[in-house]
Amino acid sequence: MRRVISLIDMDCFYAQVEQRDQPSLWGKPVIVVQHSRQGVEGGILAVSYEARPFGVKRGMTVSDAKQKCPQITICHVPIGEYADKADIQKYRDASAEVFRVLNNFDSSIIVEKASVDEAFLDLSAYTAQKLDEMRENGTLEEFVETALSQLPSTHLANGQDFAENDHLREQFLSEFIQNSTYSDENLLLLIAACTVETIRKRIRDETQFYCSAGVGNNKMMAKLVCARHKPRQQTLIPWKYVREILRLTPIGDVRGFGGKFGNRVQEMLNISLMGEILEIEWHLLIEAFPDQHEYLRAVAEGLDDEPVRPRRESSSIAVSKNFPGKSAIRTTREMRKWVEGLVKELAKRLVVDQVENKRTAENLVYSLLTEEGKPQKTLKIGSYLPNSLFELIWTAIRGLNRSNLAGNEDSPWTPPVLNISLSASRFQPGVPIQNRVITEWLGEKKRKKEARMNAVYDENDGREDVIIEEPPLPKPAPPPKSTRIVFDGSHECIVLDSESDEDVDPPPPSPPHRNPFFLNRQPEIEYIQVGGERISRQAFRHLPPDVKKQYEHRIALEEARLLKSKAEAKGSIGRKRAGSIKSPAQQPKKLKPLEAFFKKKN
Ligand code: DCP
Ligand code: CA
Ligand code: CA
Repeated sequence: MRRVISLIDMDCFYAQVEQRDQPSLWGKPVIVVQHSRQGVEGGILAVSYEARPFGVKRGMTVSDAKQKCPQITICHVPIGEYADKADIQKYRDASAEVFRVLNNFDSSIIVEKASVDEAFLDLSAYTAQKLDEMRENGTLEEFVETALSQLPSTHLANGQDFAENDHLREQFLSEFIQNSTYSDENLLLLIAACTVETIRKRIRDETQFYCSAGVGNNKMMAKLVCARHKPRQQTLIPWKYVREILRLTPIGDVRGFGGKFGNRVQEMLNISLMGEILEIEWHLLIEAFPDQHEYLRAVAEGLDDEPVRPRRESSSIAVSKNFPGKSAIRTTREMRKWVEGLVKELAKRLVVDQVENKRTAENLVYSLLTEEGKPQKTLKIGSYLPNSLFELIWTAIRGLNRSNLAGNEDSPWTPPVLNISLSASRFQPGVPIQNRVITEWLGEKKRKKEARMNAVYDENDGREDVIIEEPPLPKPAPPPKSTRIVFDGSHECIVLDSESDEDVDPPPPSPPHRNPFFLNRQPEIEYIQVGGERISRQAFRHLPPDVKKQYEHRIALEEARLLKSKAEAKGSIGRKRAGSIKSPAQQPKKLKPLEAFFKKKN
């Protein structure tokens, strides 16, 4: 049985992210532009569909775009906080929202993240199960009869589907639906098309973003036909029409043929359409592509057995910065500044990744590009703390400065450095004890479920700035199952128990307009602590709002108790007020389930 695969691709993705940020931009021509460097305007990365009829395209200069469409709104990719680099975090976050919808739709659908705005879905098991169910409960006939109404934005790729004519669209679809009664393979595709309409609607409802999709029997065809009707539409390619579609498909449009290889195929065979490969004599094809002739024929026939892989997070997290020409780094001071900036950026992304993916990088590879070579080395990461990471790297690269005067901050750096790259890799599952605080919060019980949800997250997915600070003193012993305040000599620290998250009522919502953790009054709480581990105030502030909420209530209680005990020590608080504060035993213990962590941000 052929598989049932879909490719979902967001429409003008970065542009939609900007339109959602500034709703007045919906329906208007918008471009998203790479940040400018040294006064030179960056290139266009995304173009809203409203700008496309004016001829505005990606890669064009901003001034050309303005000329073509004077009323266009230009949005800039923000610049990074620590290094002078584009910060695409907001698009990554938006992407993560979309992937949460995809991941939560149904556990029998395999989701593979193909890029920031694109996912392959394997719907084979899901559709087979739906078909069985409909047969069992006698609803198949009704489904077929009403299928057309469930496909408001679906086109049938049959080679004649280019005229944007809704009457024709419906006619082609109706014919397909009628005939599918006799073919399980088509019924499965039909169920998939209806399901993908529902998934797209859910993405729209939960994120406000529009997307398009392709549905077919493999990745190649799903991807190919996704681009056929865009935006806000989807295209179904039944096996029967695959040859016909490929016959007229430019070679460069097929997945894997857009680059050098595709160009070589066209040049060597002197052809431009996919279908033409099938017209070339075997021996000529073998001669031109001795290792790839079988693959080429298979593609031309529409065959592709590449599985949809539940892709986990990417295998490395890297930061890098170029210093071309005159901007090359020439002093120790500059070198130090840039390494520090990049380390902070890297540390930030590593911690976010650690929280999201429960994994920790072992290796850090640095490389410095100079005119004399590219020294690089693998170092063992001992900690994600920015200071430790910086020391690790600085100790290793300091010696690469060949200046005779090397030694102090003001000394020159030779040879000048043209690029610094830092890449963390070799991820191991788990989180070391000193960083476990956040993951503990999520609860062991929900971890497995979350592993599936994480399946398509990559390092792109994350939240800003979760920085765990080094505790100022050795760790105290893990607390008992209660909430209490510890005093480590320099900081007051709220201690929350992390092991009590089962089978008890959820905490009541925290009082409105009250965020006691950040109240500007004494005592100043510097850390909160879970299971013997601490998280700084700063890190707490950056936790997702719904996770934070779970703690604010308990922190409020603790803070009140602390205030009370201090006041009592001074003899200034009455019994009546003290009575309103619950004892630890009365406090609700359950933490909100893990799903809350992944819920769409409000
Ligand atoms: N992108 C980028 N640099 C590129 C290509 C893309 O930064 N060279 C970013 C901006 C895009 C996003 O990735 O919005 C997704 O890329 P797509 O190729 O899917 O293009 P769009 O989503 O912008 O438009 P379309 O509706 O045609 O898919
Ligand atoms: Ca896209
Ligand atoms: Ca894309």
